[in-house]
Amino acid sequence: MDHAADARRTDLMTITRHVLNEQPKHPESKGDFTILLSHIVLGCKFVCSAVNKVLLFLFPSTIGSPIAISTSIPPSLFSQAGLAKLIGLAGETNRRPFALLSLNQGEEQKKLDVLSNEVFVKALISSGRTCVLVSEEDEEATFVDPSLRGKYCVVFDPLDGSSNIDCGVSIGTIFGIYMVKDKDNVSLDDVLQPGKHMVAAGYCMYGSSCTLVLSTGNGVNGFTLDPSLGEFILTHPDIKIPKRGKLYSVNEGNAKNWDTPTAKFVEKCKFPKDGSSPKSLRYIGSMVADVHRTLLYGGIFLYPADKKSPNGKLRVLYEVFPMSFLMEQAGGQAFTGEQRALDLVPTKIHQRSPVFLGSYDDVDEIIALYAAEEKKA
Ligand code: FDP
Repeated sequence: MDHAADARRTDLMTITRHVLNEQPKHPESKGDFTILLSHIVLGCKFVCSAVNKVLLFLFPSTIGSPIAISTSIPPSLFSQAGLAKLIGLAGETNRRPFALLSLNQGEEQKKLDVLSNEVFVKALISSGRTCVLVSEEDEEATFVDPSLRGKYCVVFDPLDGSSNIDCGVSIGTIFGIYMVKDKDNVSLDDVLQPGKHMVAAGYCMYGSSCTLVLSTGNGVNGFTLDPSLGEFILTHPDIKIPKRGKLYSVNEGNAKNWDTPTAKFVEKCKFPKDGSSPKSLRYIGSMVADVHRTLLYGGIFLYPADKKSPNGKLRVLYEVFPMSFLMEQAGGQAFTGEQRALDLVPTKIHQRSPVFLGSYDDVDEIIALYAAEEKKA
């Protein structure tokens, strides 16, 4: 009998218990962060459930073959699936029906990413602990009404990797948390801060399981949603990324437009000249899933600049910073091609930046290649 495993099963470390245990390390803390986090967790549970409902419809079983999605689906099939009301798709002939979801009959149908955003914005405001919100979905920042204001600013992408929704590939929510300087005098400057000023960051991955990875600046921990309990349970304590990895992750379709250091790095991954084995390529195209694998297995994830997109694709505040924060907390590194990613000072809320993040030694190699290139110039 595995008593240790048994003990783990009966002594459940929920995410709330974990954060409460950390509280004494911050003597000034009054439980505000725990309350904020519980509202983020609620948002993640909602999105997880919504994503699963879409998937349940997309791949109704286990009992039958998946529904063909390339053609429009007759309403009768929705009824047959018994899910028409649940996911609000009856009569829908949109070419991307599966990204639409409404929970109540008669409610306007919404794209899953729009719905997820609404849920997060409302959950964060109602926590009474936030003052400025920046969401990937909203062009402008949201300034919380003074009567509901708290001391935290939250930057987030409610549903990252949304081009993967319709095929059931893992997607996720990414968030970063800053502390406001003066909650009676808030401005955009409270969120236009370098990533190293974040007090916490994390992501929730909606995949074969729902996993929330969190750092409050004291290491990285992973929690898996137990659907029967409705609780995130600590399953990956103190995550450390391997110092060097065997995987690299990049959209190689952009290779013709890469700069020299990126091209040299990827060439070296494939054709190492030092006798080491080539790295394997893994690319999902969903940042949360690609970063999650990189964090657990080691290696490097890169979304570099290229001639067409000189700032890369990924957004500084709610993609690059939270993921870089987690990587550093797990013992890895994150680099923009010019500097440590967390040192970057954004000037716009939806600013983009190239990023190279992952195992310490792998990121060191790309840093060296950029340094050599600069020397030549
Ligand atoms: P998506 O466009 O599907 O929303 O920034 C969003 C993102 O996905 C990331 O999750 C992902 O890493 C990246 O874009 C993928 O971009 P490419 O399709 O250019 O590879």
